[in-house]
Amino acid sequence: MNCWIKSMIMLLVLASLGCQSKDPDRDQGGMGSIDMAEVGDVDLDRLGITNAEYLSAASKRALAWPDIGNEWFLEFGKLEPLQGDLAYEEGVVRRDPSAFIFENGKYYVWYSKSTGPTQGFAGDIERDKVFPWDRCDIWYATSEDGWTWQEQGMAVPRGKEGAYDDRSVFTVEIMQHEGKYYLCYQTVKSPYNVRVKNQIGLAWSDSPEGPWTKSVDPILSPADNGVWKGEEQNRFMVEKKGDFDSHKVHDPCILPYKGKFYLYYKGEQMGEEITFGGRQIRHGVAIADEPLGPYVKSPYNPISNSGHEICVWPYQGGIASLITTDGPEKNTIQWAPDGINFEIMSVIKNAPHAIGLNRSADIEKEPTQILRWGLSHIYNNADYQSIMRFSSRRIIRHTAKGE
Ligand code: AAL
Repeated sequence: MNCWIKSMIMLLVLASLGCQSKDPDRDQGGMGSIDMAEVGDVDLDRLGITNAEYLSAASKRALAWPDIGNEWFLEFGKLEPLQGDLAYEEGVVRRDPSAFIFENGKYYVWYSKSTGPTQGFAGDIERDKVFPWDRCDIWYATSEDGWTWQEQGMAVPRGKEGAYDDRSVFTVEIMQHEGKYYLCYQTVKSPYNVRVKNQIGLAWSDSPEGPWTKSVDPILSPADNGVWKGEEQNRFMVEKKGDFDSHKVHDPCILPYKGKFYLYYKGEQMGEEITFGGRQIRHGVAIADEPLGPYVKSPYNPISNSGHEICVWPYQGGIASLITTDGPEKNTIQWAPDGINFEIMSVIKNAPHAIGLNRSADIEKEPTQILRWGLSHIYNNADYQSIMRFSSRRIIRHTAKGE
């Protein structure tokens, strides 16, 4: 890509970070096309603009800002360790916590669990563990206070040899709907090489304690329109990259929405590149009439140009999404009135990874109420991860000592 195109893309990204307006007339012209007849003295005063005849590019963007206010902004605190069975345990991987639900007087959470160190791809992949999330099963734990957790056992095991999920089941999410419980999760079939496609499976139960019935087939698969180059196990060599999710569909999360079921997921693309200082990661959505599917990918996919693990919640008739880690719009909270067309609502820093949301929060109280506390994970070292607790607070004042 030549330099000019790159700078134009950067400009557009910066414009979108500052220019999403609820007023469509302002959006159409983009940056630099402010209709000065519409700009009043109050706007100029609020933004502290010295001379309306000499607007810098930054002042033009400021004038185009939407009137979102402060309520989407927050600050995350330090991660804190959990107690009981979910405290860090040497030799054990517990990671990628699901959202947690409150039932029978306690919280329930599900997560990926495996044991032993990671060898990676250099050795014998038939014998080794290639990632910390390889050779995982899905386990669950309960807690009365969200701090001290009791591990209750395995919820969903890997499949039998030859099944689509025979190598690992991991990165799970929970959906509670009309008295039933649904776990959706990533699946890998052996052999786990760098070109292996990852799919999404589903299990359901009448109780959060199981037993769980697993879908016979995956409920979502990668797009089938990428073409690898050569036979070598190299995921960067492609004839054609294909859709944003041509390699892996990951981090599934199903939300009941508008009488349907929206399965949000992260896509990984064959021939992934490093762009905007991170990986080429985008989100998609697939929609079904019934919780068990069939899930049909939206023609609007991808619905994000950035992000990593899916972290979505309903708010004011739309869907909010925390976008972290990768892409030009990382570290933002976005909101889509229709669950598909997301706009940036706030910019944040230090977002926890792989968030497990508190589904019992009062989600309509404030746009970020669901982020007041929840679960995340950390790398205690390269081999082992443990689940942690995060918290956040809204930024509502900035005062000097004694002010
Ligand atoms: C996570 C998620 C998926 C990946 C791995 C485990 O952060 O994006 O779950 O497969 O890393």
